[in-house]
Amino acid sequence: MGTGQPFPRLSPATCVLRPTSSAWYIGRAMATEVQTAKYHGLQPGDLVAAYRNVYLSRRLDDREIQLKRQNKIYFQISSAGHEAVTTAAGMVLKPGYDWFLSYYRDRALILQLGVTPYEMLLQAVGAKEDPASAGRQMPSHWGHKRWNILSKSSCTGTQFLQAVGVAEGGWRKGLIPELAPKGGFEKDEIVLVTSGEGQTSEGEFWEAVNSASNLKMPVLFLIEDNGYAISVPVEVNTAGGSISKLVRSFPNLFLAEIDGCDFLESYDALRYAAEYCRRRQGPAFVHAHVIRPYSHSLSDDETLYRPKEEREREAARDPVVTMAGLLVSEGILSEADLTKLKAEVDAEIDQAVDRALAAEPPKPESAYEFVYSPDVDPTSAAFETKPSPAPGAQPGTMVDLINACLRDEMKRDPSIVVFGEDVADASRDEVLAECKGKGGVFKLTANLQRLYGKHRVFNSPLAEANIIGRAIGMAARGLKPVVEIQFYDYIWPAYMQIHNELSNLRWRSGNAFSCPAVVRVAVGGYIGGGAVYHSQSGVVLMTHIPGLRVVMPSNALDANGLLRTAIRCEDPVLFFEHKHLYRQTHNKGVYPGPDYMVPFGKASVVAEGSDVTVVTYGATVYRAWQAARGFTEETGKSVEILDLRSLSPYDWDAIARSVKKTNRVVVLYEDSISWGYGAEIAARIGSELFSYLDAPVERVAATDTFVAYQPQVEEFTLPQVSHVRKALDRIVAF
Ligand SMILES: Cc1ncc(C[n+]2csc(CCOP(=O)(O)OP(=O)(O)O)c2C)c(N)n1
Ligand SMILES: [Mg+2]
Repeated sequence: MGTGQPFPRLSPATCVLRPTSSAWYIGRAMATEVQTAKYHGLQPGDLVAAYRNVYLSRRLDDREIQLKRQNKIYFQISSAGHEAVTTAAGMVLKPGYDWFLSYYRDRALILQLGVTPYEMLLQAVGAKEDPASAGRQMPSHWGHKRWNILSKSSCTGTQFLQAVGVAEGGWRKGLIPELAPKGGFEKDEIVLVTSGEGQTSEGEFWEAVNSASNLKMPVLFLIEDNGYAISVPVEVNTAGGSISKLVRSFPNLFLAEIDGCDFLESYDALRYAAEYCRRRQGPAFVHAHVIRPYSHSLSDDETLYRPKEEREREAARDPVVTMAGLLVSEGILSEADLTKLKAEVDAEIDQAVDRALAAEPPKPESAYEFVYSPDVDPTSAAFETKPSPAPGAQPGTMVDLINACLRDEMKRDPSIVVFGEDVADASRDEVLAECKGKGGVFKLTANLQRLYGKHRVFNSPLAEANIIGRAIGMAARGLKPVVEIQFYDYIWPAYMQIHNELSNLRWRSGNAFSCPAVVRVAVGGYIGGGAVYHSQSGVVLMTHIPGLRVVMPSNALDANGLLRTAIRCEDPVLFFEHKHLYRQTHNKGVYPGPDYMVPFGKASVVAEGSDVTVVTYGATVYRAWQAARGFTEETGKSVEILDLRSLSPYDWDAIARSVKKTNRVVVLYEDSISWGYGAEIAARIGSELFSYLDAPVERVAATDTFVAYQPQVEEFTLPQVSHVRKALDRIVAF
């Protein structure tokens, strides 16, 4: 059905199944069964329907382009040239049964799955009723709850790991005995993830193919290779210019390289690929060569970097033309039938445009909706319970009480899965008969695998984006991932997933999807030898992100109660655990029972006082307390210390109440002083409580440097008791 323009293929065969894998045999068996059937078993009516979908997709793009030029919509990116293979994918996969993580050039796929032109245009005009995003995302950023199309962001490549997580969500539900009977997954469901060839250069692509192959996840990777990533040609992005050549050695991976402009060839290969995934033989990879007849988007002009001759050559493969040609040459449709079909499609689009242009826009203040769960409020009294310690129980460390919380919560809720680097007791679980088990580099997850099994507690590859990306996919499927990032210093490969995905899935999908995962992170300095890469504490990089809840306990009891709140709430939570506080004696607590919760956004008053307030959190709480003790002994003045506990949201009321009482305030934080967490608190006190202040707001924080290995230099860098004391002296003398 295409003109077969030359492009590098894996072999002359249409669909190459690696002979070493069992896919070869599935492919062969199916081939003898169905390949004799004309059109791979499709009826003429199916071909007409496929063509109609391709044409509809193209005309919708053309209409959007017109609307953009008329300034009636605000952005346009087309799917032109990709319609044949994506229509085929939509026919092979099952909407509302399989799952879809689909990028912006998939209009034809999304139409085929059941989303209507009107619904698509609602996104283009930014309407309140836009089912993909409630007017929040650009057009062609697909998402639809009913059809299992998970909201896609604009970030190239973030979909791959999420797709593995989505597949894993269904798979693990089936393996957890308490969850399996409840359903929420299909035994042979598969996950389709699509992308352009350019995005396969993102590291996360390789992480995803690695994990999907390793875990044999039913993920169908469809790479729509149009030869360009905006203006960058494929050979610049991909070594050797062919992504399918590069992925060939992944185990368990079905592989096909096809002409994605050829509908029948695409349908055939995708059928095999899907069947391979349904039979749980592993992931599949379909490398489809397509064309891009329009520029990258309406903001791009491809004539700046593509010669005319190349564009003309491509035009000969345009599926809108070649599919119509085939229908006529096969005698399925006459020219008159074609004209009629096109007129019907155009009329359908006209109607949809008229309706969409009349659709109501969202109210401006709706921007605040769905930043967090509208149903469960972790700052509410429902999350405030009293500890019920057993009589005579001995105090435990922060490590003990966090571990106890994980243990209790995993018992209560079988949907909780724990993973990360080194968190399992032992990946090869047979060794546990002889060995004690690791359970985390700081032992926070010790014995959880022993208690709950390797399907609920497991090691990830050494790849932080992998942990968060997969957690997002699993959380979107209704599991509750409580993952560990071993050191905050190494969270940065996952920052894209945290900042642009974890935080805003709910908001950007207009509350259709959410991913309430808990990310536990070991953070902070005062280690004595932790140096640059085991001491970081720039939590402001997380508190700055709307949609995330961010907490940092200073003692064992709060850690237990806040972690339980984190797990039971419906928002994504960054749970900071200060390494230096893990095993101190001053912050021990008695196990408070399996239902103890501390609400978010409620500070604790560590010491009451009337002369000066210290606002702080984490490891500096104890330092504030030490400084205050000496200060009070020597001056007779008292210090009120607020431990914020929860950094986003934070307890402004408690701060205001205290500052109004003491009229003097020190903001103490371990972050670098400039642009650090306390800078916001100090600024707000300065602007909202100015008339109550008898002295300038003091900030005590770390230097604007890195933390050194040599302890004397580390000590200089981080805020110490002596620094707090000097600030207290200064401020009361003002
Ligand atoms: C992480 C990230 N980097 C850059 C961009 C800007 N950008 C959007 S699409 C694109 C090119 C993608 O090319 P390809 O994957 O080949 O898909 P195609 O548009 O060709 O279908 C770029 C660079 C982005 N959206 N996200
Ligand atoms: Mg491309």
